[in-house]
Amino acid sequence: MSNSSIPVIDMSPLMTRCVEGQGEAASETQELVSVLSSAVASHGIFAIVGHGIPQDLMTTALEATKFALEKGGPAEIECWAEHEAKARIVGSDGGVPSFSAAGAENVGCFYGNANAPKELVAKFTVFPPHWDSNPTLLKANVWPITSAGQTLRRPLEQYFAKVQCASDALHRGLSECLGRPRTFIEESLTPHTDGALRAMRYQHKEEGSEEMAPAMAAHKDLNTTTLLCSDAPGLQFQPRGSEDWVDVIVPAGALIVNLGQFFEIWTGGAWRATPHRVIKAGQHGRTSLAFFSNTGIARSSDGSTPKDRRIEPIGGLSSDSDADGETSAWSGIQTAVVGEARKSIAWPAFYFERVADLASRQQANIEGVQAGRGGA
Ligand SMILES: O=C(O)CCC(=O)C(=O)O
Repeated sequence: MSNSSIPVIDMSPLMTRCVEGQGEAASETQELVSVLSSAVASHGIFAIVGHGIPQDLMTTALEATKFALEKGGPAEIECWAEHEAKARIVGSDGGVPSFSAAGAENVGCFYGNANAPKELVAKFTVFPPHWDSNPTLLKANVWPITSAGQTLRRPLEQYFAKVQCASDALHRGLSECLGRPRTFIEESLTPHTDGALRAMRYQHKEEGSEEMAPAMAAHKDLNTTTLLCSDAPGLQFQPRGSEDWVDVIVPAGALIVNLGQFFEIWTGGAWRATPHRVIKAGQHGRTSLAFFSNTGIARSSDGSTPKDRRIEPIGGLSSDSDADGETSAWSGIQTAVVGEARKSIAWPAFYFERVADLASRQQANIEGVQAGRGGA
């Protein structure tokens, strides 16, 4: 399609398991796997259509997010951050909060830039809705008990169900691209097959503001895939082997897919996680829904540690055989220790390690601000 800066792939042959009574057509699926293989081995970012999420649900979920998280909107007026802090005293695992106010998180700071500019993005994280009715789990969603909270809840829960299904289908296709059986990703990560959804509202640029700093700093995601839907442009990616930033342009209704670092590990760097960032939102702000596959990590209320799965290179694909035939040394994925990289990780132990590291950087950043040293 011409109105796109990245490949656009029709997922419908893989979505049939989500539609009762339909089987997959082998020839169409083969063709899809071949198109997908080219997309993942080049820049690691592509768009999907035929993903099974109705356009009106995408629009409603985006609008509900914009309304709830807008500057001066219900989340601020109803003090969702305080509500969240109180709810977390009981039954919290100390991990990612449900609500995070604009400026509270700073991706630039997380990734080592102590003076990274403030990121004015309010975020509401939805954990797998089935956690809420499971008393054996430590964590449940903290939905504000206000009309705005409930107005946000319904479309985000509906969107979660659909996007989890699209993510599962995509994983079946990507397993085949890796030269493995269709269940490879699911079986490699079970029981950590749920994702987490972050609904985000980027504040609009103040009139006269010339600031060029990104609204969200450059980073790679620590998971399999991230499925993104937004109401305005702003996302940029760095093509393989380039320092340039390219605007992501996709047709209406398409979801953007970023490959995460698990694929770097599985392929020894032959596929790479997409470096991406978000530039400052224009006068109307920006809303996005980011579904991070495999990061909804359930923790049991008995305090036991979640079972670890090892993510490690699989044979057959390596950095010596990337898409362009180029040899690129892959040093592994970075850890909390500067200069240290790992070529395999235990999941979710590595996730908890990173969350703890990010929390301590965030704290240091807050203390820096309080001491008048700048930062977020
Ligand atoms: O809002 C977007 O489009 C991207 C969000 C993102 O990269 C993230 O939350 O990690």
